[in-house]
Amino acid sequence: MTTLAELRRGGKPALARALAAVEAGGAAALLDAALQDPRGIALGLTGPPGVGKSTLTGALIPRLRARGLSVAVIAVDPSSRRSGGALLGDRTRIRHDPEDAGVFIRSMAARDQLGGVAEATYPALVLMRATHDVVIVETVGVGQSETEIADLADRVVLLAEPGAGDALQFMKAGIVETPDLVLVTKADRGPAARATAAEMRRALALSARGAVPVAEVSAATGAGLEALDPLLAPDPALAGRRLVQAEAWMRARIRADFGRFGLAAAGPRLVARPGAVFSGLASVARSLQTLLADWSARG
Ligand SMILES: Nc1nc2c(ncn2[C@@H]2O[C@H](COP(=O)(O)OP(=O)(O)O)[C@@H](O)[C@H]2O)c(=O)[nH]1
Ligand SMILES: [Mg+2]
Repeated sequence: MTTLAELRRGGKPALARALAAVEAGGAAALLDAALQDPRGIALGLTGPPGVGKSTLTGALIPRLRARGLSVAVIAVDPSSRRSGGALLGDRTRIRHDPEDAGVFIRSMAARDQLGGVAEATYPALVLMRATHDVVIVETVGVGQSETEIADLADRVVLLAEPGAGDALQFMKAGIVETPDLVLVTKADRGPAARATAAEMRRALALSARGAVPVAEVSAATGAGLEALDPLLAPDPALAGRRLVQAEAWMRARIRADFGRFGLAAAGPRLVARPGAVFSGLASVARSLQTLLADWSARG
């Protein structure tokens, strides 16, 4: 059983082993320690396929490394459950130096997850946030994943493509309510980025979240990337947000495995206590399992 100190000392191989243990449903004590002692900020990047999420991630990595920050990336593979194929060959799209000990990149398939993006991503994010200064989670903006990412990440960045008319789509889907920052990508391609940024500002002004900043960026030239800097600053308010997310996670897991009945039966035990989120969840799940076994034994 690995401790958090061992995980931090052990580099990429230790993190890979811990992630495997987590994916097998274990390592609750390690996850609790990691959740309680975050080292960095988890940044969610979301937006439609092709908007430039992976390219932006690839441009951010050297910028963060130059400041001495370590970076972990979770690229949620957008393969649809129906087709089963990987869209755009996303796995290979993030440019980085594989020899760099300060960069860790992990792809995860969304398609096998009953609970959506969150099921495998959240515990992985918790581990990586305890070992790296910046965790970037790239999720494709289809269905509800834009709002799901807000349940996992510390900060959410919504990417919009110049001239794609995304503003109206985002408004309709309620997506403009979730981001901390909107970035219009590919600003090097000409004036369309400026027009789209203006359109996004108008859309955001109508939403409940009027103060969301909008910036234009080019991952190709690096222009505008500094717009992300404020999101990476430490913020004491994140502790409260993380505990709320942890509790939402506990409830989502119990609901996925035991349904509404399980939620009701668990009752007040589904409270996120600092230091006992993942172990608390495991213990609630065990007692629900016992309850179900008792009932079926009685016929
Ligand atoms: N000109 C230009 N093209 C870009 C930029 N960022 C991404 N692209 C291109 O847009 C396409 C999709 O980018 P990708 O990062 O894979 O998008 P994702 O699906 O959101 O991850 C690729 O062909 C990129 O080369 C940019 O800043 N400028
Ligand atoms: Mg991508």
